[in-house]
Amino acid sequence: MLGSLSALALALLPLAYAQDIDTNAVLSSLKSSKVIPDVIPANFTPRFPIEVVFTDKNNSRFPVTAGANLTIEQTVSLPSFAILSNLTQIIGKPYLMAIIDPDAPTPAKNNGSQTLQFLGTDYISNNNTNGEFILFNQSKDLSDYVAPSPAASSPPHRFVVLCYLQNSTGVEAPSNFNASNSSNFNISTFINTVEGNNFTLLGATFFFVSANDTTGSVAPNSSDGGPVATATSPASASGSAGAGGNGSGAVKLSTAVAWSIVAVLTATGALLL
Ligand SMILES: *[C@@H]1O[C@H](CO)[C@@H](O)[C@H](O)[C@H]1NC(C)=O
Ligand SMILES: *[C@@H]1O[C@H](CO)[C@@H](O)[C@H](O)[C@H]1NC(C)=O
Ligand SMILES: *[C@@H]1O[C@H](CO)[C@@H](O)[C@H](O)[C@H]1NC(C)=O
Ligand SMILES: *[C@@H]1O[C@H](CO)[C@@H](O)[C@H](O)[C@H]1NC(C)=O
Ligand SMILES: *[C@@H]1O[C@H](CO)[C@@H](O)[C@H](O)[C@H]1NC(C)=O
Ligand SMILES: *[C@@H]1O[C@H](CO)[C@@H](O)[C@H](O)[C@H]1NC(C)=O
Ligand SMILES: *[C@@H]1O[C@H](CO)[C@@H](O)[C@H](O)[C@H]1NC(C)=O
Ligand SMILES: *[C@@H]1O[C@H](CO)[C@@H](O)[C@H](O)[C@H]1NC(C)=O
Ligand SMILES: *[C@@H]1O[C@H](CO)[C@@H](O)[C@H](O)[C@H]1NC(C)=O
Ligand SMILES: *[C@@H]1O[C@H](CO)[C@@H](O)[C@H](O)[C@H]1NC(C)=O
Ligand SMILES: *[C@@H]1O[C@H](CO)[C@@H](O)[C@H](O)[C@H]1NC(C)=O
Ligand SMILES: CC(=O)N[C@H]1CO[C@H](CO)[C@@H](O)[C@@H]1O
Repeated sequence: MLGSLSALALALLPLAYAQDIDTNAVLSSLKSSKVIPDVIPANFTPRFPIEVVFTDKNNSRFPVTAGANLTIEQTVSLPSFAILSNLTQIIGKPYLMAIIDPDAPTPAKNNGSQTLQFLGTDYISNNNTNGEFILFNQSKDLSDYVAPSPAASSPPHRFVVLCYLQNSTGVEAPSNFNASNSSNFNISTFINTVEGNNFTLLGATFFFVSANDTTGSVAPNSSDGGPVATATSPASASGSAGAGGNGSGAVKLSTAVAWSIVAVLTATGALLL
């Protein structure tokens, strides 16, 4: 079924750049890279793809597909976040967004991990455009974005983006939370020690950053407009950049594709909010 969905996506959309639309492909990428279980519990099932788009100093936009390579320059600023779905249950719900590095200072010797790169709460979308819910923070972020900066002597680090549904707005960090101390963080422990709120992990993705990689695997997209949901096949989503989609030609997730994603989610009973 997911195979026919991506075939449909391919048939309908001129390809702009890779964007994850297949939660099964994301899941297998999370597993093969060991993000599951290093960061995410083994029983995790993504309920929807999350869209993470970085904008560099030149205003070029770099959408993350699971396992993409990004550079230090591409990731200097906090990315935008969106949920790809058209389910009305998502509207107005608050989400906690986190980015963590389980590979600090190096993947083989990660005694500084997890490193907290970003923690923001009350990310809400009240509107969507053809299945793309752009998330806006309604509260002050719990910790500022710390841009990836793996040492030149280190192999690539994984950076994991997590999207948790909150059961209500307003997240009070535990008293021992120190936003200035990004080392030796543990997102699971954090989630479990917040009082008065509870969290359900619904979406996740990850990317690699290496100090020695100055090009990455993602082709830049044009800088117009807000985050743009585009689709491509899972095959190229896990590979390198989209189909030569440099600059113009970004395409909104079409209504038909949005509906087919809804159909898949509904058919699998995957979204039980
Ligand atoms: C911005 O573009 C210039 C010229 O193409 C390039 O040299 C520079 O590396 C780019 N900077 C970033 C942050 O991509
Ligand atoms: C990790 O261990 C090294 C020594 O092996 C030490 O220099 C470094 O400070 C440790 N880092 C953290 C964050 O504990
Ligand atoms: C969606 O809502 C946000 C924040 O409320 C707003 O900035 C944005 O323009 C809205 N987008 C659309 C397409 O209405
Ligand atoms: C949302 O995050 C941005 C960037 O971190 C911050 O400047 C802004 O104050 C936050 N919004 C609110 C409502 O706190
Ligand atoms: C990255 O480049 C530096 C300097 O050229 C080199 O010392 C280091 O071994 C390289 N790291 C990796 C992981 O290739
Ligand atoms: C928070 O962490 C920073 C960096 O490790 C440290 O300098 C500071 O003393 C810590 N603050 C508290 C209250 O522990
Ligand atoms: C940061 O916080 C963690 C978890 O509370 C703690 O293990 C670690 O020692 C702290 N690091 C610093 C530098 O304070
Ligand atoms: C984080 O804490 C959980 C339990 O809350 C534990 O299972 C996991 O091993 C910890 N991860 C790290 C990297 O310490
Ligand atoms: C959210 O979950 C927490 C922890 O389970 C609970 O204390 C709180 O009452 C819940 N809030 C709402 C609005 O249901
Ligand atoms: C989380 O919050 C929801 C909604 O308030 C509630 O139904 C559920 O029991 C809570 N779960 C836990 C583990 O506290
Ligand atoms: C990312 O870079 C690694 C080398 O660090 C390479 O093996 C891998 O194929 C690259 N991934 C993509 C999607 O290009
Ligand atoms: C497929 C579908 O229902 N798409 C809708 C998603 O939501 C936007 C905004 O509410 C509508 O314009 C689309 O028609």
